[in-house]
Amino acid sequence: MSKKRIFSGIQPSGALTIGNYLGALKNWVQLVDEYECIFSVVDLHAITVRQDPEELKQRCMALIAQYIACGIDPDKCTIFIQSHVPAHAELAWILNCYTYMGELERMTQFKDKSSRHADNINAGLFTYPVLMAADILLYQTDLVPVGHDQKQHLEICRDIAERFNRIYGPVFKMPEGYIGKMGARVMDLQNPEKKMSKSEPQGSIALLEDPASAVKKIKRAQTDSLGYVKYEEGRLAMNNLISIYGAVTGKTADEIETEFTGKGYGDFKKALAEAVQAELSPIQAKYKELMASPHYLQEVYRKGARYAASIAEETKRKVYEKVGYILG
Ligand code: ATP
Ligand code: LTN
Repeated sequence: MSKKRIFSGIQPSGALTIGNYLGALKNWVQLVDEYECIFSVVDLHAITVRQDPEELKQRCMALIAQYIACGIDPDKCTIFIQSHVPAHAELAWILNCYTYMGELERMTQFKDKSSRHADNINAGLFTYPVLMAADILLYQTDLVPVGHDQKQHLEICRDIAERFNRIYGPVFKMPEGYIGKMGARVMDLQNPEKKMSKSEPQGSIALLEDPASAVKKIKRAQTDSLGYVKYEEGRLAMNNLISIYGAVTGKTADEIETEFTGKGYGDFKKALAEAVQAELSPIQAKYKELMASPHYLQEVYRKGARYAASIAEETKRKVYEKVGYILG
């Protein structure tokens, strides 16, 4: 029996944070043996916010290296760059014609990003979830591992697929979301009401952050005045730190509470900093090694694009036939 298929992607829009790592990448690694995995660097999505061209190129290479450094084995999975497979943009156009303005207007990421980039509320930012739906549906994906913030985008993807299938018969497989238990929602260390994001370096720890700076950020992270380590309703800052510790060490909230009974925030933060460093340092070493071999990275993404295109083209042809296009 063939394995079920996974698709997911990350935008090359900034330095990866431990939010991206714990919410997405770390879960991907755990699914690699059980599923057929396809992971993309979604550069088409990234330009919905203005990017510097040279930086964008560098970040795409760096993201591929970070995927591999985190444990995504290119011999077991497919890693490719979204713009190398034209079917993504092509299917996105078609799906645009099966998506309603009203549905897109409800997307919280759109509302959030348009308020943060008020000078550039472009049509791409608005139709971003349609391109994401195309990414997922092209591969007849079973499972989409993402962080909690992408839940709404997965729902609209399913709505679009269902609408298309209702009109034309079963073309797309209905994908399910996969959101991990710990780390699905890593919050900003300075402002635990906001998610940790690539664009707020003060409150976030980068995957490639230098250890001394990561320790400093953890020491400065917001806490509260209660003075004990316990996961409890309403303690946003503390719950966030406990979740990070749990996601990194594999310990449950109860185990963490026991570990720090009778101890203060200083001890907890010290243990957290050590755990984060222990998780990041092998990734950083592997990353350095990989960035020194650009030819290897090129081989990985070229091979990935060839395989991804073979699947995507098949779905695209099915869609073209259904819509009534003459196949070229
Ligand atoms: P940007 O800030 O540029 O919008 P981002 O940091 O949200 O980007 P994406 O490329 O949009 O990153 O997301 C990549 C993956 O990381 C997605 O699966 C997303 O759900 C996950 N992710 C992003 N931020 C967090 C977070 N703070 N906690 C958990 N998962 C996250
Ligand atoms: N929108 C996602 C990135 C993304 C994605 C996808 C994730 C683009 N296409 C397909 C899963 C499947 C985000 O994390 N911001």
